[in-house]
Amino acid sequence: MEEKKTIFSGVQPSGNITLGNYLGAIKNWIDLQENYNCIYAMMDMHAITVRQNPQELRKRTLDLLKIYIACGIDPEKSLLFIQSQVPAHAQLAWVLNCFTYMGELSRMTQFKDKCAKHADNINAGLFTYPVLMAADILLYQADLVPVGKDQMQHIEITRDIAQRFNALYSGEGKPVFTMPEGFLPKAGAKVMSLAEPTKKMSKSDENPKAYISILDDFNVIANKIKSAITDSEGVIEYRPDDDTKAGINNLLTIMSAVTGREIEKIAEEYSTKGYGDFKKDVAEAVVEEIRPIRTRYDELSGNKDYLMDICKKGAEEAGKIAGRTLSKVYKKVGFVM
Ligand code: ATP
Ligand code: LTN
Repeated sequence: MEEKKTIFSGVQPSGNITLGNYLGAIKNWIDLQENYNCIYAMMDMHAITVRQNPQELRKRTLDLLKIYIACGIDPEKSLLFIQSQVPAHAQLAWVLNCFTYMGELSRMTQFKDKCAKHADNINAGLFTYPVLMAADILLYQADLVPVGKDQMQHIEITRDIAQRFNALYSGEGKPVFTMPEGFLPKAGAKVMSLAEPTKKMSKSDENPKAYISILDDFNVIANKIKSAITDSEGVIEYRPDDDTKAGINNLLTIMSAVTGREIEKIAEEYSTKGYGDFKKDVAEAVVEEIRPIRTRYDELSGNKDYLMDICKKGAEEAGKIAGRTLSKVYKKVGFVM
């Protein structure tokens, strides 16, 4: 029988998980569990590239695990772990730092955005962030990496680093690293801010009206959608290349991602209706999608031992897999073993 392919992905515990994180990434991870070897981590080492409150970071990391499970990631089927509990991530990241150029890191859009946002703390970790992400992916020899569109540039640089390392060290044998590919969801690869629909929805936005947290109260979610910025044209039409329609395009995308229906069909159905009615229905659809997640999330609260146990077992298992790749790399570069 052919061996199952490997999937790797993760989210940073840097804030409340948004509808963007869910539709762009986590929702897409669920079905993959059936046919792939899935590994999903909580990326706490990436999160400290911007200042975090230690108590909050600790809490958010376990809350993120609860969210993964509540969304439908089954700890019996997928390997779940906390990034900082597997030292190989930091170890491989160091080696890969020596195979990554300043020039390529300087071109990263996320780095430029974060520099503008955190001008008082442009640290080296923020700059080498994609190298740590490359280490995450390459350690597990992942074939596919399901992420939102904003992360595709980081997948590209991961491929460039892997290719460079493979070309130098693989020789005639099997490549040291499997070449990973990004994997985008059909709808929801880039959910936009509700307050500024030409910007992506981000969990670290200082305006809470810009994003929907999947832990927001249902009436808060409905109100945020009702007050989402649209336009004054009053026509429900999907025009992805027209920025003046960014708000409506975004709501249509969200509706499509939560219902699984095609955007054009939804637009047609609402073509004679007003924005108010449409927003009400989008809010309802979003709440219905989130409701079962919330029930499961609440059930998991107070179950800290269960969660800690998953992390412990996960880190052990992940450590074994990662350790094999790290040993190969250490040998290749000439470290005494
Ligand atoms: P931060 O604001 O702290 O940078 P973020 O909200 O961008 O965080 P990440 O932890 O960086 O979230 O991303 C986790 C996953 O969610 C990634 O796969 C990313 O591509 C995806 N994602 C983030 N924002 C969106 C969005 N607005 N639409 C679709 N996918 C998204
Ligand atoms: N950078 C990602 C989070 C992340 C990740 C990864 C995603 C860190 N390492 C490895 C996929 C694979 C982000 O979403 N901001």
